[in-house]
Amino acid sequence: MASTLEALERWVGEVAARTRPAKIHWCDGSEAEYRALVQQMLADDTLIELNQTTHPGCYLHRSNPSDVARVEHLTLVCHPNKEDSGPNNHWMDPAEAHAKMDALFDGCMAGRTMYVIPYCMGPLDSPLARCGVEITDSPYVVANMKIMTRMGTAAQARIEREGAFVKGLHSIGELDPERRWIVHFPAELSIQSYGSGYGGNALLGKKCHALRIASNQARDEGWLAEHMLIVGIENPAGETHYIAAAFPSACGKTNLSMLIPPEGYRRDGWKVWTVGDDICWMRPGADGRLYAINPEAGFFGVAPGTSESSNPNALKCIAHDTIFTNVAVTADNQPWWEGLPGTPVTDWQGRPYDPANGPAAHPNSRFTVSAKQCPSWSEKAEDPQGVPISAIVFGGRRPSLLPLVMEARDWTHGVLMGAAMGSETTAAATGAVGVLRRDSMAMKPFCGYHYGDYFAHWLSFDKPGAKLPKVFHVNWFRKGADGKFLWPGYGDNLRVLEWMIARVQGKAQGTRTPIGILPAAGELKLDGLALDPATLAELLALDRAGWQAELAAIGEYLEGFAPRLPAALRAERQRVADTLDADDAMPRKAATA
Ligand code: GTP
Ligand code: SPV
Ligand code: MN
Repeated sequence: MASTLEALERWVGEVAARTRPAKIHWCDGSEAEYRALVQQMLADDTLIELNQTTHPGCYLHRSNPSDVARVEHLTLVCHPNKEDSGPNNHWMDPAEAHAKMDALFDGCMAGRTMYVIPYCMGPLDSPLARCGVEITDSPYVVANMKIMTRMGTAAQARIEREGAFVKGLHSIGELDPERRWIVHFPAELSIQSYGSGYGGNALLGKKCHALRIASNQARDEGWLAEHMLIVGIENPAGETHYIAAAFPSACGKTNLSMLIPPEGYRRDGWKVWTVGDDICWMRPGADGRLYAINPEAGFFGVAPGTSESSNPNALKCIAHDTIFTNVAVTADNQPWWEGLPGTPVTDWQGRPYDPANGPAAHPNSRFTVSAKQCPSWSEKAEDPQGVPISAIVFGGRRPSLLPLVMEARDWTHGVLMGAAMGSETTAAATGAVGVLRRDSMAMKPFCGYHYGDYFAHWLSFDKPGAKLPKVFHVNWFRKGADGKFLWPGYGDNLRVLEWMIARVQGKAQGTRTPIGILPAAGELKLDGLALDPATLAELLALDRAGWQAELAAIGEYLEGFAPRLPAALRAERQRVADTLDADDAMPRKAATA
């Protein structure tokens, strides 16, 4: 049998024969290689040097203005059988997709260097980690992959040992939106991406591999690949509970994963440890609990809104050795975005800043930085066995109806809460912003197979011997009549996490309601917070008619996945709807201060 190295070399040879690069470079992942790439990109203006006194090792990349976010309408999941991709994905026959992509890749790297990037998603010695190889003609992608993954010689050694790897082929092509496709072939463990150099479209280890392809492997092998942050909450007794939370793109994962406890909590000895900010792979351990790793090694975080008051940890991370994409710059060449003090002089497109052109930084401008630079980085993030998960949290941007927090009564109810998730759209993907859409488990753009099968896979974890986490739903984004957020959010979200942990430990009673368990009066610690009782009541109020309409909408949405919608999920929605209809005594106000 041919060795893995031979298989890898053969594939690289085939790709080179099609794309016809001037040169081939096998990445070793060294610092010297990174520095050389940066020098080359500075020379050809792919990177712009930022103020090296205030921001040593920091550079700015301006992407093509037509290439600033994920393109969901151009992203395909090509299972051999169309049904397997589900209504949640765009599909094309794999043979047709291959023909289309082969034509695009034909000769596309002429005159360019082709980089071969072996990478590992997860700690190099973790049984939960998986490897891939990305071939790209973009040095910007190589530099980002160096920060975001364990990339180079060590990953290649694991691939040679292990045999299997995901094949990713990427070219920026002409950066023409008319010639742009992000295509997945789950049955072949391969990804082909053409015509974009941006984030999730181009850094193939991230959404393409670690979610769309990995979700398929996870289903076959009994684990979960999720769009979740992982955070450790250490209480004053020194016990740490790990929480995994799924929020849609640009809905607060990075922020929650790095939160700074409110002052009183800090004084009492609470600490927060960041394990991951975007992707979580988890599977049952020998003790029946779910154990999670962060497959990434860095953060590709949203820049706008990141400030000393919202996310000081992120701000400290990105003070040095960071690649910024599509931010603005100040007169003294510091990176700038909306939410920072100071004034921009040049906008994200390199034009003199003019408010008439919109925000100075693109709303989806981002920073790429090694996780090791995060002050709250957890040493457990390198643990090959992962961290045990005490609670799973779902949430989205819901200006009304959804309470600040509610707990599912059991796993099946929790899966319903995840499946029913909705959120207003953001700038992380092209298209309209601020439109409510269902985004089950925050995986609408990332689940690599039929959502009906995915819900069934989630339900399947509830089996004898399983010690499953409790499931919660949160909403940091409730707005009052004045259009302002009712809940302060950010660091104060720890108050809600503390209640969850109290529930996990059996230390809080909660109030049972038809939609879930809410904090009982006095259970949410609000000391030091200027939140008036009426606002708290509104955040935890249950609008019965509103929920009846919501459950009808959820039912309609779920039936879109029939005939693969699990009967147990349909029945669970019906149970909640019936309880709601029957419960005349339902409290209007679940809790007051
Ligand atoms: P992706 O990287 O796209 O997957 O996003 P993410 O979920 O990591 O989002 P991130 O944490 O970067 O948050 C993006 C936006 O949400 C920023 O504008 C934040 O200011 C805002 N945000 C985060 N947490 C809160 C919160 O608790 N309350 C409010 N009101 N806004 C928040
Ligand atoms: C997201 O959009 O959810 C991101 C950024 O985390 S990207 O890598 O572009 O997918
Ligand atoms: Mn994301």
